[in-house]
Amino acid sequence: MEYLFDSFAENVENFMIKKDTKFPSLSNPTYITTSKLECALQCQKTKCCAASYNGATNACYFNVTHCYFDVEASPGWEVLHTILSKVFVNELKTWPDAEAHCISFGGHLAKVLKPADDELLKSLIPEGVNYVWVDGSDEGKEGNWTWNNPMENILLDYWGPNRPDNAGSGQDCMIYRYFSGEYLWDDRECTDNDYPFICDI
Ligand SMILES: [Ca+2]
Ligand SMILES: [Ca+2]
Repeated sequence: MEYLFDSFAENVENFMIKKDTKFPSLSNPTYITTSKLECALQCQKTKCCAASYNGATNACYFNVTHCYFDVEASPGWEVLHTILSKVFVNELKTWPDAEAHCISFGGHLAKVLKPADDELLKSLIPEGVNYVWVDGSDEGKEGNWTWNNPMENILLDYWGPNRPDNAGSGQDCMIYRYFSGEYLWDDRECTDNDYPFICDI
């Protein structure tokens, strides 16, 4: 599904949804949903590769077999490419509340296990957002940073300058922070501030 990441993205309420008008839109709805967001979320939950949505009728068609065809959309339909792996959630929460929110729809806060994860996560952050929670923490042992659920060593290094610095001695949760010109990791107090976050689905 890598090619999906090259298409146009729009932020629909809480979820980043891929939109590509060349994608085939189908006319036989499988679900009637209350909104475009619900259509996209239901698609996420069933791991479908894309959904077609008709705003006039709330019809939602989950396309699971034709994702590689390149044909024009049917009139009146909008095609949603949901990002199956990572979702930017534009709600402000503490790090533990953000993790609980990710768990509520079957995921966890996002991990950075390969350089492509770093690139994708940064591409999901809307312009002007300076802090975004992701999964790393050193809450178990100061200075011992790990990914959680399941616990894994952090093998990559996208820390910002002189980070982690455990400033004020209580910074145990990882966040993407906009340093001069680029997003890099910083450590931040887990519950002192509310920020948007990214989940792995
Ligand atoms: Ca710390
Ligand atoms: Ca810090």
